[in-house]
Amino acid sequence: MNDVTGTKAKRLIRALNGEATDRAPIWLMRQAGRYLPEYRKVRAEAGSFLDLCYTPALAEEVTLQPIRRYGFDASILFSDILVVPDALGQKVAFREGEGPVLDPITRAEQIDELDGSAVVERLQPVYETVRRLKASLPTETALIGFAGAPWTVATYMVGGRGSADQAAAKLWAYRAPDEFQKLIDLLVGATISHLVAQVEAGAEVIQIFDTWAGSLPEAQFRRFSIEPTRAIVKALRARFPDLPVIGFPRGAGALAIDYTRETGISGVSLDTGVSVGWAREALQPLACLQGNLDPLLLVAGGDEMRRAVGNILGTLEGGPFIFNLGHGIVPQTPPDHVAELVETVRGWKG
Ligand code: 1CP
Repeated sequence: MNDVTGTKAKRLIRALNGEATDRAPIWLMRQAGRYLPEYRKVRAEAGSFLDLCYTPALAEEVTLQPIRRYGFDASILFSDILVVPDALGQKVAFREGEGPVLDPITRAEQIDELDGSAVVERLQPVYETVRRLKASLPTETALIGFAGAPWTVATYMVGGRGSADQAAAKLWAYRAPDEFQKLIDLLVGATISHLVAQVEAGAEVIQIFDTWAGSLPEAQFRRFSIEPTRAIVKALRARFPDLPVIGFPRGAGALAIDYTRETGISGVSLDTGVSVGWAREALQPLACLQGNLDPLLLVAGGDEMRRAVGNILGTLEGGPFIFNLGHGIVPQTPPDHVAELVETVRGWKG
């Protein structure tokens, strides 16, 4: 990593290295996005969502928008977890109001047709965005790169879209686990290449989003969530021994303990359903915690939101902790409530 002293001094990095910081660093999942009028403007100019992701000047601009407004402690690269299937050669489109749509992979032969070797070359515009951000971000702001975990990305590749139950991918994993494993293995390799390229371009922290981890029963959770994530973290650390990695095993419940221990992540992002008292006892001795305000409490704002923030901070800020939501910001969030949240977190005195 370039600029190691600068990187290590950042509050978010210190928390991920196990320090209880003077105040909790804060950033929010989906902090760039449709709730911001300035995002909607650039998004409309870009044409398609993927054009926005693949045009470095525009992706840089929308990444910086929430930093300018709120001065978050971290900035997350503007991209999407589905650029990986796109770069593997699976057709991906984002339809207005409908979300991502992919030509679903339903047969083993289609897995063989995907080209893992071209990912880094095809995603050059994403790494160019990272390089630009590294140069334009305020020195105190940490730069987070990311990817989807293989299981979560596979649910979209196999299902062809977002779904409430991830049934298509689960059925493949149950009926023909060794076939499904080939897709997971391909994604492990592609994800490692994609994340290594982001770190080489200047990302200082990596977050791995396993949004649908909670839909897997224990045995499959171990095989398709923990194991691939462990392999990715191991490969990253072989290249970058000090790299902080945050995992987001959404919905994992008590399996978050084994997930945290076995993957070797430095931080674990808690979803809204996790009890913070439990997390303090069970998880904070193992890793830095991040989370977990309900995104809808941010929509509601006011006293109820402030009480919830106080409860989270009062429980978790004694150990290494990063304030965040339990899932991404939703589009109907009033931008003023985000300002109110940042003030509440920064002004909080236990
Ligand atoms: O038209 C638009 O503007 C599309 C909205 C949008 C945005 C702003 C999508 C489509 N992706 C993104 C950006 C994005 N996605 C970021 C970077 C910005 C930031 O965080 O500030 C990140 C980290 C993601 C990650 C992502 N994409 C996840 C994992 C995190 C999570 O929210 O669970 C997932 C599951 C996706 C897939 C995806 N991309 C977009 C949508 C609407 C979805 C969800 C589809 C679904 O299952 O309904």
